[in-house]
Amino acid sequence: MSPLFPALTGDSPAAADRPALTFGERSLTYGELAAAAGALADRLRHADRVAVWATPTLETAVGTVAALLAGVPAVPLNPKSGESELGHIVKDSAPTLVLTAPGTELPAALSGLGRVDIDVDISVCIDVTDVRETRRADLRPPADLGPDSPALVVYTSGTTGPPKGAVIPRRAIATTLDALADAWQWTGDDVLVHGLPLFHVHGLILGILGPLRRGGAVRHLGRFSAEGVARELNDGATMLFGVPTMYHRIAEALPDDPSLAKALGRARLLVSGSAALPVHDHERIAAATGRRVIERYGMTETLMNTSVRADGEPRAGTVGVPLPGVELRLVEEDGSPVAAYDGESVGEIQVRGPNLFTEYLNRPDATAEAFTADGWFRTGDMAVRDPDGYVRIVGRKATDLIKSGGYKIGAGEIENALLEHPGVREAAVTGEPDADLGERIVAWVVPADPQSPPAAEELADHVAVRLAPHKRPRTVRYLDALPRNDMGKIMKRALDG
Ligand code: MCA
Ligand code: AMP
Repeated sequence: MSPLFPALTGDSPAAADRPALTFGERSLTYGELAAAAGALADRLRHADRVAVWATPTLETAVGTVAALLAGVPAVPLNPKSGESELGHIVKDSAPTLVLTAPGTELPAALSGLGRVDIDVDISVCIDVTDVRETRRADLRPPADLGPDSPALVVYTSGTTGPPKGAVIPRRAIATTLDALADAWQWTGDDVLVHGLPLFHVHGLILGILGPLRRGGAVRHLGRFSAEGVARELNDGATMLFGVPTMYHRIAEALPDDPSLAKALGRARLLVSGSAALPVHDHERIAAATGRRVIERYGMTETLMNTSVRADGEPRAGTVGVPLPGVELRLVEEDGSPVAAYDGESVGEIQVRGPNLFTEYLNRPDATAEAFTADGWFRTGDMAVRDPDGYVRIVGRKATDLIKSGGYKIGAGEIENALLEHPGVREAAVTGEPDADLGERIVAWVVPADPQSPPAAEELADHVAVRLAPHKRPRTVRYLDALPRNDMGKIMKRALDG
């Protein structure tokens, strides 16, 4: 298969001194990235699978690129994962090495792995054009890699149980990024800015690998802020990627910050994804900046499915049209296709195409359940289509999946964590609308001792330490008993704040 990063392997003209990656004060040109990632790739070639301690740093980007150059599947780890989540992911994915920035203190769950410190300061800058012939072989992945070879294993929550590892093949990364380039007219001249985490598809694949595949640049903010976005857009960045919470925070800041409005007005493309961007935020941003945010729709398992095109109509509340190569249909409960694209008939979105993952690691049962007999992936997202093909997402099949700040969180994993607290007898978790986070995690708790229920903060910490801080309940409500039906099943719809 052709290389994932032509600008790095000398397969397309990219000057070695062009900027590739910037994180705060630290940057790498294409030549420096080729040297650092090439040297690291040489050390990884015999590994079966590697973990990457995915802090928002240059090291994470270099480590991931090196693994891809070496053809070794990489598992990005959330550096804020709690003990039980991290323990599960490490056991399930069984990496032999962990790649990390020098000086990082790693948790005990990783102590059994070989540690590789990522050196981004290789002093030799490789001129990818001049030394094309000599370096090319070193930077090219092994010849036996095929399009279906695994590139990344990204963990994603389900309704119940611990997160599943979605195995993402090389062809999915290549085709999704090329389809986005077509939809967004994304080129090597673009400079992307974002502050997304690097252990999910959005921040890592779209936000780091995307610019590198185009031969363009990315500037990562380390941590999202509206000021950081304004600074970079004023300093030549052309595109912004964010989750709706980030655009909401921008919309909130706009009335008091004319320079932010001016900066956004300069952007070529503002893109939102990972959850629905409320129409109110769309309109506030458009009114203040003259720019319309466009939405794209994707999933860990499918990478990107649809987008509003840069040359299309940016209709608020829609996620646009299927990307090139993606087949998309809406189906009824019984699996039959929805009769009409009339903007009203609701069905589940199913997709098929080269953008799809291959399997959930070690979970043939879950993999089989996720696909129809003829290879359509069941997304669980409910949508309607306008007569001209635009897709509008209207909800989700499972009420036990919560999208908070753009993170997908399963109610079941939080309930299990809460039940491990000695002060909790019963627990149910729901999502409630939240202007900032989209949905906020609410825990409904029956205390073991009604006289002294555990404090909300204690329960939030308990979940944060076991799973991850973004999975902690933001609200805790105490009940004498959970509402149950005749079968004893908790009736979540009766839990209403
Ligand atoms: C708070 N913190 C705690 C606790 N409480 N830490 C430990 N224990 C506690 N009890 C810490 C947090 O770790 C965090 O630290 C800080 O306090 C604030 O936490 P939080 O309130 O959760 O964060 P936030 O500021 O509200 O974050 C908003 C955010 C974030 C920046 C928008 O939600 C975010 O980055 N979302 C992006 C999600 C994403 O990329 N999803 C893509 C997956 P610190 O401040 O140090 O961080 S979806 C996907 O990939 C598909 C394919 C798609 O379509 O895109
Ligand atoms: P994840 O499993 O974390 O990759 O999240 C994927 C889910 O995020 C999808 O199944 C959708 O429910 C949701 N999602 C992603 N992009 C959008 C969008 N633009 N609008 C609405 N929901 C979205």
